[in-house]
This record gives sequence, C-alpha cells and structure tokens, in this order.
Amino acid sequence: MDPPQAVHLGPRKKRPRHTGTSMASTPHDIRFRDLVLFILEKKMGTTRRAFLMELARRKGFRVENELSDSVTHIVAENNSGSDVLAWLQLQNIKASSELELLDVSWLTECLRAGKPVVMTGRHQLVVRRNSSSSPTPGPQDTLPPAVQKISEYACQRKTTLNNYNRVFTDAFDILAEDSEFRENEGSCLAFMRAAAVLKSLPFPIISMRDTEGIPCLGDKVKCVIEGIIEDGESSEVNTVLSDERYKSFKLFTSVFGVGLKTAEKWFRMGFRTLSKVESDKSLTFTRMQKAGFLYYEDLVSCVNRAEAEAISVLVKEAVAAFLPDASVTVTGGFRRGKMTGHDVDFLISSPEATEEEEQQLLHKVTDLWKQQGLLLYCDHIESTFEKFKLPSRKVDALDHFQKCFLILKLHHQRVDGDRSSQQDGKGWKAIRVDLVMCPYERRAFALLGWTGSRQFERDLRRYATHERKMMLDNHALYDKTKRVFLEAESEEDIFAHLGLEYIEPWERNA
Ligand code: DCT
Ligand code: MG
Repeated sequence: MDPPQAVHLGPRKKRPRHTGTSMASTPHDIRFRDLVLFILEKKMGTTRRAFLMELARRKGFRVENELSDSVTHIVAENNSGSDVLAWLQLQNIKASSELELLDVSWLTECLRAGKPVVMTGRHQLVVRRNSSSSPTPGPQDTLPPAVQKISEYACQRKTTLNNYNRVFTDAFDILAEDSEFRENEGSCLAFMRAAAVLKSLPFPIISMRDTEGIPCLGDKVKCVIEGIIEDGESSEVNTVLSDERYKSFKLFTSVFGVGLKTAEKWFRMGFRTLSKVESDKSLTFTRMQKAGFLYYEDLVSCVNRAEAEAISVLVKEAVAAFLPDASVTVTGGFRRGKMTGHDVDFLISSPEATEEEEQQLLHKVTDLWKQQGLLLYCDHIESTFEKFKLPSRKVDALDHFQKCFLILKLHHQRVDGDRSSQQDGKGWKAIRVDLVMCPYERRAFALLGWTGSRQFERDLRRYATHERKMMLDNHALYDKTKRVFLEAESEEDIFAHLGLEYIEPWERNA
C-alpha cells in the first residue's frame, strides 16, 4: 500500500488562520488571459479564499492578490451585489461597467469545468443593462454535467494518478492509518474507501454540494471534508498528527519487519525513538528487523523510477541466466505508473519450465546475487499452491505462490543518469524487492492481484462475491453458480468473466 504522505495542514490554532502548505501558491501557467479574477475575502474568510485562489490558479486562471485596475471579475460569497458595491466604495474604487461582480457559484462551476463557463443571471450579482450577456470566451455553456453515477466499487471506477482531491485524500489516508494503528477495522475501511472514491473524481471538491451523490462518504467522512473546505485543514487530522501513539506507530512501522504487534509492544514499553529501541539491550530483533535497522535510511527513502528500471534489468538478467523463456513483469505501484514506491515487485512465470525448474528458479537467482555480493537480505517462502483449491474468501489473504522478499544492493552506476554517486560515499543503495513465481496458467490472476492497488484488489474481490456470486483471488476465479473455475490468459479475460469494463493498470490507483 502507498505509504500515506504527511499532510501539512498548518497549525491547530484557529487564529490566525493559515492555509495548509499543500495549498501554498506555486507558479502556474495562465490559460485564460482575458479574465483577471479577484476573490473577495469578506464573509468568505482567509482560508477558503486562499483555497479557491490556489485551485483557480492551478486550473489556469489568473487570480490577483490585490484589487487593481486589471481585474475584470470580482467573485464574492454570501454577499449581495450592493454589499460588494458598498465594499468597493469603501476602497475608493469605482466599479466600471466592464467589471463583473459574480457569486462564487460561477467560480466553482468554472473550476469544475476546468475553463470559464458562461455567466448567467444566477451568477451575476449586478446585472448591468448595457453589458453583453457574456464577455467571457465560453464556447458553450459548460455547466457541470450532473455527476454520473459513481460506483461504490473501485474496480468500476478509473483512478489515475491525477488526483484532484489530494488535500482530502491525504487527510483520509492519515485517518485510515491511525484507525489501523488502533485496530479499528471498520473506521479504517471507511476512510480508505472515502480516499479511494475521491481519488477517482475528475473534479475537485469545492463545496459540500459537490459531494452529493458520491458513494462511500458517510457522516464522519463528510464532517472531515466540511472542516477542510471551511478551514483549509482538518482538526481531526491535526489531532492525529500530534498524537504520541500515532507518531510512534508511524515511526516504528517504518522499519522493515516491524508490524503492528511489535510497534504496540515498543510503544507500551515507553519507547518513542528508533535510536532508543535499537540500543536497548533487553530487546531481541528478528533477522528482518535487524536488516530493517541496518538499511533504514535507504529503505525509508522511496525507490524512484530510474532505480526500479535498474533493478528490473538486474532481475531480468538473473532470471534469463537460468530460464531464458521466463517472462519477468514489474507489478505493484510501478506498473500502475507511480514515480516512486517502497519496493519493486516482480512476477515471474515460464511456459516451458518443469515443476522442479520452476521451484528452483528463485533460489538460483538469489544464490547468484549472493555470489555477486548483491544480496543484503533474503527470505524465501515456498509455494503452498494447490490446483483445485477454491479462491480464498478473505479479501486481504496472502497468496500461496512461491516468493521471496529481498533487499538488494543497487550500485549507483547501474542507475541511468544517477548523480548521487558523487555525493554518497558508499556508492550503492539498499532496495526492497519482491519476487513472485507463479505457474504459467495462473499468470493472469497473479498479475491482476499483484498490480494493486490494494483498495482496487479488495473491491474486485468484493465485487466478484457480492455482484457475481464468484470467488476471486491471486490464483483463480471460481463461478459458484456454475461450479466451475474460469480460465484466463490475460487480465482482460478476468474482467470479461466478471462482466466488468477493462480498467488499465494506470487506472487502478484507487
Ligand atoms: N497485494 C495484495 N495483497 C497483499 C499484498 C500485496 O493484493 N497482502 C498486492 C497489491 C499491491 C501489490 O500486491 C504490491 O504490494 P505493495 O508493494 O505493498 O504495494 P504497491 O502498490 O506496489 O505500493 P508501493 O508503491 O509502496 O510499493
Ligand atoms: Mg510495491
């Protein structure tokens, strides 16, 4: 799963109000040069104004910080036309007949449409008799289309990495993680589903009206959204971010090999820092945790694409040395188009290999790396795969394929365009790598399962169970009505069996 990034939502105190740094203004290209907007703070508030300004700029609108002669459109909220005129008068500004005074609903519709929409009477706070109906270069009235029915299942939504609602989804990722640390499964799931559905929206949520008709947004979730819309930050998230338990669990579980149980134990023992844990003589560590501490700095700094490509070459070379016909496919986040990940995942299968050759491949590959001095950590899990076993009922069940969890030494010179070798004395980086070996006829199921995201996988299985009376896991698809296993050569076949529109890997970032 994607480690949720810390959301910087500013300090907790309400006054003075701050916008989160995630909304901090960065230069954006201006796409609509005929419009110069100014957003009135009065009755709207600093934070909401900053939120809207940043969004509008991101969408290519020119928004001025100060009111000047160049401004063509003034946008206000909860102000009547005469309120705005009175305010202008107070500023000693005479409203020319060209100046448009508009309600915020016009701006939010523009933001949703991604371009200026035609101004109508319901947007205009002051309708001037001599003003043409629309000086805006709107080709047609692009009022937002009614939100199409959005499925409650992530496998029926396209979720690319283009997330319009990051400010909300970062918040829900943190709340979900906190619920996970507290082993509150229901609440964790609710936050994860909320984040997933918001990631799929083709527009940013600007007002609570935008959330109407969107599934997976319960009262608790809506309350958080409302807080962020109003204050630019979530008080719930701020509470979590400053919570001892959350901070400690986050830190402890960032060590490879440390799960919830161990984090809980260390927290209860009063530990709050990794250095105190590591130097404590009374604790014993697993082999995995020892490696986790040893390569901590490398492992917490995410793997980038160039490093993933270099690892991919390494894996393909090693596999080809023993099974030249085997296919090696990058799965996980990198297959979904992510630029970084916490590891690099691979699926390997061979059409020709005997069962014995298949079983030996991963061992041969890791032995080779050991000889080459590249194997920093290795944990082999043997296959428990059975041909006629029904798919698991559990949504989060681990699969039965043979696999190994590794830490490999990646020399900087293997990474294209890497400039860090000069700065980094050791000349290599420790990288987490997962290799999965599966029987050739199961490769489509394994590929679908290992591509993720986890939320996408969960919903695929849930959809199969509840909507199709089928059972799906990383090994097989079983039709309970017909009592048959459904075979698949490709991921497309599996979607077709399930009666689902095919979703490309880069659209599975739920
Ligand atoms: N997976 C799964 N069930 C599990 C573990 C993994 O379905 N119990 C799938 C979902 C994603 C894929 O395997 C790879 O797992 P990760 O590497 O944990 O996820 P990722 O999406 O690749 O995230 P990251 O980019 O952080 O590696
Ligand atoms: Mg991964």
